[in-house]
Amino acid sequence: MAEVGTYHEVAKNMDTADRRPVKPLTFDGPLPKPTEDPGQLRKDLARAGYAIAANVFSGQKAREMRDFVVAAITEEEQTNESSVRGFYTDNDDLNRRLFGPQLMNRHEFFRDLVEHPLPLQFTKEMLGPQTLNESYLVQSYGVNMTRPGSLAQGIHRDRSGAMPLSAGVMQTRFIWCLDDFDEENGATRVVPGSHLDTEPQDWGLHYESVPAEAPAGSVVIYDDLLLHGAGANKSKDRVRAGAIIGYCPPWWKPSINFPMAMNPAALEGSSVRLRQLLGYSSTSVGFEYPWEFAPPEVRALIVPPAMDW
Ligand SMILES: O=C(O)CCC(=O)C(=O)O
Ligand SMILES: [Fe+2]
Repeated sequence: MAEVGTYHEVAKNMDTADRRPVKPLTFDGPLPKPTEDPGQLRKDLARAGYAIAANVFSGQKAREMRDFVVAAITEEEQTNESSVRGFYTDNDDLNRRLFGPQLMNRHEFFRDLVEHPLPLQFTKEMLGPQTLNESYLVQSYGVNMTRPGSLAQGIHRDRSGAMPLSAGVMQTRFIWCLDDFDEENGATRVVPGSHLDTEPQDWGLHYESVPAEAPAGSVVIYDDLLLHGAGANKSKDRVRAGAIIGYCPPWWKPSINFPMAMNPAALEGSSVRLRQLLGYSSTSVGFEYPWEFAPPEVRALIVPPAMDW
């Protein structure tokens, strides 16, 4: 993984004076388009490393949730400002972020996304079976809202640089588009075919990329082998919000400690599946050490590790 300093050094010059050598696109064939056909999604993932599932939720729901996110960000800005701005890989102070617990504690829509059949089915297929059928976990979860003028994010993989590419897919990723994603407002840029690269990503290169354009209500599917990054928002007045959820195998440490970050009341009556995904269990069947010091309302949410789905 690059030093943060190097990352920001490269990123701040990206739109204006990027003189890094260009790594041209070598991808052959048509780019994935939004589709409702699961077979086509699988083909696009295999060929291009990403796919766009169309009409997973309605455009109206997307707008409603985008407005909800904007309001939640404004609320957090008043009390907890550092939690929504200046994220590690943002290159300016225009982007805004909300983390999974900030979303799931507020609205059931953001809890429902986690256990939606689309990501669960693709995660099963892409990560494969686990030793004793333990449930996968949510590795990371956040909304990224690019705002007019915000710069592109450096092209990267959602994966530790310490993990060789030859280890294969370690995380599935799903971007729930709460706005139309287009080139102008900063649609996620992707390097099609880069999931098959054998070389680690290099901050010294400018990767040619294309925007993954997707209407609100779509879900962009990829994995941690694909090179990608949020695009620059060149629009005058259009924010672009996407809720991004990553899933990993049970033995991988999630970036958010959900049982400590969630409001237990928000999970009252929730499914076993959702709690498994959020890590309310041991990671391995046969190693269920009790959570002796957890507050009683958290202990009441504990579930067994063997996958309920
Ligand atoms: O918001 C986006 O388009 C992508 C963000 C992203 O790649 C990330 O935060 O890792
Ligand atoms: Fe990313």
